[in-house]
Amino acid sequence: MIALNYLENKRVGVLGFGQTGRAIVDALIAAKAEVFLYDDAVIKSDEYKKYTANLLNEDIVKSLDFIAISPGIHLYWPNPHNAVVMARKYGIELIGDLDLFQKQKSINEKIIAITGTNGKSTTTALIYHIFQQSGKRSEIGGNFGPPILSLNNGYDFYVLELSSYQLEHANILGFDTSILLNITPDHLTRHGGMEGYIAAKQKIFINAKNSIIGIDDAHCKNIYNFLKEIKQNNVIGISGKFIPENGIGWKDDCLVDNRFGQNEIICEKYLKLDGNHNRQNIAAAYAACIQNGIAKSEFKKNLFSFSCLEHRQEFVEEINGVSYINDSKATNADSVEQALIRFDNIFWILGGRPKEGGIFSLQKYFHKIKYAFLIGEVADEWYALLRSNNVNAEISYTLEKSVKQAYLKAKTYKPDFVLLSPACASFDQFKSFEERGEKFKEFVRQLAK
Ligand code: UMA
Ligand code: ADP
Repeated sequence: MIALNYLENKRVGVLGFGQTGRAIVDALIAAKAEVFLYDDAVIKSDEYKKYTANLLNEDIVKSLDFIAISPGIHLYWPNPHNAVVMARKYGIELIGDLDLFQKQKSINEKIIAITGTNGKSTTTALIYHIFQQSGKRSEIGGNFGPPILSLNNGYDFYVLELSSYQLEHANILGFDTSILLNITPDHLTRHGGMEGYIAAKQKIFINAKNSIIGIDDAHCKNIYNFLKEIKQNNVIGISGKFIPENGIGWKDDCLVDNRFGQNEIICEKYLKLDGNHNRQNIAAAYAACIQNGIAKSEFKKNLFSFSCLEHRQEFVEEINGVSYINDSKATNADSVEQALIRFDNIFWILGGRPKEGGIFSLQKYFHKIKYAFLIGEVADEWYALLRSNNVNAEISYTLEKSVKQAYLKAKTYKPDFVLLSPACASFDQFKSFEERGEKFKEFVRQLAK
C-alpha cells in the first residue's frame, strides 16, 4: 500500500466506496488520518461502517481538509455529484487517487501513463511485462489491475493505465512517459460531449517528459501537430498502419523505428497480438521501452513471450471446425471494428447496454456477418437495424441462449467464427465485462463437452 504519511491527523472525506475508495480508505487509516466515508449505496461492510459519514451534510463537509474522490464521481456532466456541489460551496478541495499518489512520489519513481479509447489495458500489460522481464522494478495498476493506492512504494516504474475519468480528476501532471493510443467517441455523457472527452485525454501530455501518440485517427493527429507546434519535449508519433515521419510504425509486417529517419527494422509481427490495432499497441510499447533504457534486443525477446489478455479477441475453443472468440471487452464500435476486420464468415453475438453512436459505423462490415444473435437491452432495436440492412439475425436476449442458438445454427450456416464482440456495456445483465466473458467461456465449454 502507498504510504500517505503526509496526511496524518488530516480530516479526509472519501466519496465513493468501490475499488478505488477502499484503497483510499485503507491508505488513510494506515496514515492515521481521520476518515469520513460516503457512498450513495449503503455501506454494508462491518469493518468500514465505523468510518461512514454523511458528506451531504454541510457541517461535516466544511470541517474537512479535503475530499478524496473515486473515478466514477461526476464533477461536471451531466450534473456534479451533490457532495461535490457542497464541497465547492465551502472551498473544500476534491482530489483523485492519482494526485494523492503523486504528492508523495519520489523523483526516482517514474510513471509510465497510458490512455486512449481502446488498447489501454493491452498496452499497459505489455509494457509492464517487458519492463519486468528486462529487470526493471515495476508496479502495474490504475484503471487496469489494482487501484493506484494499493501499489507499493519504492519501485522504479509505475506503469499506470489511466481512464478519461482519472485524467479528468488529475491536477498534478507531468509524467515521465505519457502515451495516448487513439481517440474515438466514448463516455460522452460523462464528459459533456466529444470536446470534453478529448480535453480529458490530452491532459496526459501536460508537462510530460516523453510524449508518445498514435496518429492513426484525426483527433490524435491534431494533438500530435499541436505538441509539435508548441515544441513539447520528445514527441514520438506511432502508427499501427504505416511508418510516420520520425516516428515508429509498421511496413511489410515489420515494426520499424524511424525516429532518426533510418527505417530500422526492429522485429516481425507477433501473431498472438496482431491486427492493426495491436500493431498500434506494440509500436507504443516499443517507444515507451526504448525511451526508458530498454535495449531493442530485450524488447524483441520479451514481446514474443507476452500472453494476450483475457476477453480481448481471446480464442476459447474450436467446436466442429468453428472457432469461438471471446471479445467481451469490445464495448464500443471502434474496438468491435478491429474484430470485424480481423475475422471473416462470422456468427456475431452482440448487444447489452448501448453506447453513443451504436453500431452505425460498422455497416461496411455487415457483409462478413453470416448471422447475428442479439442480447441485452438493445436487442430489439439492433435486430431491426440489422434486418433492415439484410443481415440474418435473431433475438436471443440472454448470452446463454445466444451461444446455444449459434451452436445449433452453425450446423447449417457453417461459419468460421462465433464472435462475442458486444459493442455495448455489460451492466444490464452482468457485473462487468469480465463476468460476461467468463460466462461466455463457460457456456462454450459446456457445448464442447
Ligand atoms: N458512487 C457513488 N456515487 C456516484 C458514483 C459512484 O456513490 O455518483 C459509488 C458507487 O456506489 C460505488 C463506487 O462509487 O460504490 C464506485 O466507484 P467508481 O465508479 O469510481 O469505481 P471503482 O470501483 O472505484 O473502480 C474504478 C474504475 N471504475 C470506473 O472508473 C467506473 C475501475 O475501472 C478501475 O479499475 C478501478 O477504479 C481501480 O482504479 C473500470 C472501468 O470500467 C475497469 N473503467 C472505465 C472504463 O475503462 O471505461 C472508465
Ligand atoms: P481498453 O483497456 O482501452 O479498453 P483493451 O486492451 O482492454 O483496451 O482492449 C479492449 C478492446 O479493444 C478489445 O476488443 C480489443 O481487441 C480492442 N483493442 C485493443 N487494442 C486496440 C487499439 N489499439 N485500437 C482499437 N481497438 C483495440
